[in-house]
Amino acid sequence: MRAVVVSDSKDKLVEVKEVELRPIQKGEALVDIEYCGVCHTDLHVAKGDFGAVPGRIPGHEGVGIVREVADDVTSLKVGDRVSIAWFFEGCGRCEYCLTGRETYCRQAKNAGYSVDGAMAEQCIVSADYAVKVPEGLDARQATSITCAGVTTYKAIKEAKIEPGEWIVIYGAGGLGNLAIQYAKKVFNFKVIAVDINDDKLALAKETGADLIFNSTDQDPAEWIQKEVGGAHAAVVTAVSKVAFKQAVDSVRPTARVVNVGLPPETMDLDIIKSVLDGIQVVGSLVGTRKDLEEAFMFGAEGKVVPVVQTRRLDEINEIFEEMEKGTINGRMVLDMSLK
Ligand code: 8ID
Ligand code: ZN
Repeated sequence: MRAVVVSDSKDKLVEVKEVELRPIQKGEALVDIEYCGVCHTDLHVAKGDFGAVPGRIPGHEGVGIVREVADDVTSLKVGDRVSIAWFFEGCGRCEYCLTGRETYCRQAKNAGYSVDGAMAEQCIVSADYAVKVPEGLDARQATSITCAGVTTYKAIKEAKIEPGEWIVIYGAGGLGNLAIQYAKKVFNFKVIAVDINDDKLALAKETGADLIFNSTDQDPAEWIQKEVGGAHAAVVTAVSKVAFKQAVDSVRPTARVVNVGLPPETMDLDIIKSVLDGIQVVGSLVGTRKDLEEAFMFGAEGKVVPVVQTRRLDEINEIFEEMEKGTINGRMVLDMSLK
């Protein structure tokens, strides 16, 4: 089968190659991939930001149809449409798995990073962990919910604020656009979008942001404090440390700042401000299978509509370049049927 593979050469990040898949084992299913979204995390993986993984097949916004299941599998059947998410599998027994925090399982496997992912014609999944895509949800749009959607849906829950309150979303890219939609259309918050790119801000406005701000040359925190008296919470999806500092400065006392973006840098946190204002900074990692089920449902109901564009598998290096330059609006989705 054809697959994207992380390259071991310095000249390009990934290559498209013929790869042989092993037979499925107990508890597993084989999926014919229809589409796979390209997340900025795939770019981090390809660049080795979390450690080098040459030979790995990336991709954790996968959607496809089950072709084969192992004898012992009862949770999936041939023909089901399933998703392949970053949270590929947990141990099922530890304190995190047993208390609704399974993505933090110390034995967790991650699709497209510690096991082969969905940027390929086929992918092997752990059947009990491959969440089904509901009827009525477009398969291309479902890819975005599989990571960008569930991650921001969960991060917004972690913000712990009330309807009508202000949330600021830093970064209005693949994740940010869905964060804006969930915040506005599902949670009924008032939404501020901050980005360094006017096209992304225009899309943010179209898809639900009440206020937008380009932070290229101006301080968003000062403006947010003046405009709304500080946000009640912030979710940071930007891939830049400066945005994390700005988020802390944008919120009102006792607010939560939810870190989602993964720039390989450290964050500047003013200790005195954090204490005097009681600011909480928390990290949030994708979402559980239950979170994904919920996030899919809002997509199937048409409340949240991912903005996607399909591309060929062999365009992956170009897509990564566009992502690095910041020229992608919404999400690029690899369509395995395009040759
Ligand atoms: O579970 C998680 N926490 C999780 C899940 C999925 C993705 C985390 N992520 C991480 C990715 O690895 C990546 O680091 O979230 C980050 C954003 O992923 P993405 O939305 O897929 O990336 P994108 O589409 O390239 O969007 C990034 C946006 O940030 C803006 C860009 O203009 C773009 O719209 N941005 C940047 I770069 N610097 C900014 C700044 N200083 C900024 N926006 C505001 N201020
Ligand atoms: Zn992702």
